[in-house]
Amino acid sequence: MFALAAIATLFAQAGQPAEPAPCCAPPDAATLRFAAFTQPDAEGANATEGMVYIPGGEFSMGSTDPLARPDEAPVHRVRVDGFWIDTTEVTNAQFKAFVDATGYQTIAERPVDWEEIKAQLPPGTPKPPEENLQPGSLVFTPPDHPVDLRRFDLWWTWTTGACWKHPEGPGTNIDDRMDHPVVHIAWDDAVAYAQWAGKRLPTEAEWEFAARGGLDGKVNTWGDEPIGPSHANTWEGHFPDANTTEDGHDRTAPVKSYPANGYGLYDMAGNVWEWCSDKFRYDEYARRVAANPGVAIVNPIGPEGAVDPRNPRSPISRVHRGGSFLCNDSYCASYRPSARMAAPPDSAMSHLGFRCVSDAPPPAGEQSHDAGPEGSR
Ligand SMILES: [Ca+2]
Ligand SMILES: [Ca+2]
Repeated sequence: MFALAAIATLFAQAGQPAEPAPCCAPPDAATLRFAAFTQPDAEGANATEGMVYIPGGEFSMGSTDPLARPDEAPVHRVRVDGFWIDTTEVTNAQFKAFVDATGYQTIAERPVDWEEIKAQLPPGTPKPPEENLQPGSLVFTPPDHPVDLRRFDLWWTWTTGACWKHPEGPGTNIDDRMDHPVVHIAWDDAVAYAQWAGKRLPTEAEWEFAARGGLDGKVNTWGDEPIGPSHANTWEGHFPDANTTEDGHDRTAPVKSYPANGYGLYDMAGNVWEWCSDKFRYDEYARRVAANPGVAIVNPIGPEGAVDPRNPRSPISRVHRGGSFLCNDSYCASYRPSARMAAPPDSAMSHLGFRCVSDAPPPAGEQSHDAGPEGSR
């Protein structure tokens, strides 16, 4: 289970400088696979309420902007077929409807079997205290003073009882956050919701195409203008100890609090990270270009196996996109549409959620600019 693996990693690394963390998300140490919970499509495969149709097309995927990381290069041409996409991140209200209908229990709510995960951790990893074997998740807990930015364990705290219903742990709730994005969602949880809703997770290419909102080759979802507090819910001030909350929110914000992009999509920059369907390889773009020189890549679905230096023991590390309320240029400018991050599929954190896409037929009068089959989605 991610949560235990993550806390075991924190225990293993506490007191010793870690490699520079690439972003505000901690690396994981192991992967346990949980079978995705599936229910018959409760809402039907063609439900498109709260979604917009993206006709598809060709765009430049990736970035070599000064804020970009190496895994965003090389920039290459990609074509995606048309698809529907949720206009917002999945909210607490939407996720509650799923749980109410199915009784689904998220990974963060499930107990931990130490023996089961021990074999997947680095040899000699100490067994965490018993309280850390109880259901829980990692919660962002800002220090009150500047800290070494390599020490992600200084702002992530294993919190027994933390889950989507209790975002900061016991004593906290979502009563006044039903229109906020759901958090503490593992990839497996997101897939379970999508299957129930008759939808699926976007591919990484679909997500980036949608996030760009028709602004091909721009740094941000709104263009090349540097980020400001009116653009998105990120972190202002000094990370991780002093958030000025100039954008109005220190953690999640209600969806639609900031302007939509050119496709009418909200929070494609910041608020919470969003899971995609692809496995992650840091060198995936270079591999694509080498295998398909001079031509656009059609409907890429990601590599067969993951290669994630941040999670070296996770063979199925999955992509998430868009950054979160923790993004700050001093540390993690992942609110940019090309920025990539990944985690094992059983990872859940207090800034990680998702949105869905659908392959329902285009609206009347619209045509998908389909390019061809290539990778099926
Ligand atoms: Ca903020
Ligand atoms: Ca987002």
